[in-house]
Amino acid sequence: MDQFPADTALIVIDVQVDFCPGGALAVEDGSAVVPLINPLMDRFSTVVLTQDWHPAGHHSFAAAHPAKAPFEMVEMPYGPQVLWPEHCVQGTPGAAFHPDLRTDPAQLVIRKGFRHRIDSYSAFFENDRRTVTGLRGYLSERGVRSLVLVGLATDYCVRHSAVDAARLGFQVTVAEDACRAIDLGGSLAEAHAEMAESGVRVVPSFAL
Ligand code: VGL
Ligand code: ZN
Repeated sequence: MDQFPADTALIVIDVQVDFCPGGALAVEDGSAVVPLINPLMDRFSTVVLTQDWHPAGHHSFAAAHPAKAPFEMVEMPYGPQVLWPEHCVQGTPGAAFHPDLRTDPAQLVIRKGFRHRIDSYSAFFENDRRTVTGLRGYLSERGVRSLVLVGLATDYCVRHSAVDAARLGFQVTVAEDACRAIDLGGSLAEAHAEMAESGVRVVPSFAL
């Protein structure tokens, strides 16, 4: 398979035990992305993994809000926020990468969602839309201009990473079959609409 140019990076979003079948916030068929992502890594000179990495009792967890259930909405100081089941708690088995995901080719792991009161879907900005993760600086210092995004979940962390990256001026492609969605209240359709509007290219991985 063809090698991508050196200015193109692969960003693997949140392929973690808790987002796969049997996990605390399982995405349907989530582990199906692993055999597609693993061989892709060899075609990029820059590979970055992201890891959802919450402290216990994180404010995005329904359990931190009396009388709230998972998947209900709440108003945070930065806007509306979905409440999730406890997931990807720092150092727990659920926060680990999927056991079959290759991690050796990755040069950087960006952890996100580690601030108690702010969730972070995007690999670039936390949900307050202001707090940065540092990924933009890393990529631009390495001369990266173009990104291929894969992973979990299409309609949350992949979507927000893709849209932010496009806004920051990166050329962005999402390999759709190497992603799986949560699809909560139309979130997948919304994600597709927003990605299209932002100029994110969505393609099957064979067409990469
Ligand atoms: C994610 C919900 C909560 C994701 C992370 O990786 O898409 N979704 N935390
Ligand atoms: Zn999370």
